[in-house]
Amino acid sequence: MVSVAIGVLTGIPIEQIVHGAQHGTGGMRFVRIGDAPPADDKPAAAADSKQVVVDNFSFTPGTAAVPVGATVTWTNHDDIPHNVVSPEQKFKSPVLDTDETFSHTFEAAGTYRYYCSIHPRMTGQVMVR
Ligand SMILES: [Cu+2]
Repeated sequence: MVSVAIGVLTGIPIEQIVHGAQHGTGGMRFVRIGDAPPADDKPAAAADSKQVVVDNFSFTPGTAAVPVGATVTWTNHDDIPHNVVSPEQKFKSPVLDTDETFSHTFEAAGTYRYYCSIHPRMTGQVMVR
């Protein structure tokens, strides 16, 4: 994904940098460069998609509220494998290694709880309205 060294980015317009979420080699952090205004040029699909980050043995946000038809994408930012499993068997990801992602589209309203079956204390939910 983003494997360019920071120094190489110097000549790139800020907009491009802002769109690329950087994370360090250790704890994963989103680095925001400058006070760029909210991007109006984001694809319209962004409104119907939601990112959930898996980091430090937790899902963030723990509760993701999305409209019907939205796609939720989980990204594992941990150095440890995790997965995303619906106890009601609505969805189940493969084991996600570092930086791997899993997406699921929610076609019906409801509250969808999920957890990591490797670490069952890791739980989260998606509220679809
Ligand atoms: Cu886990």
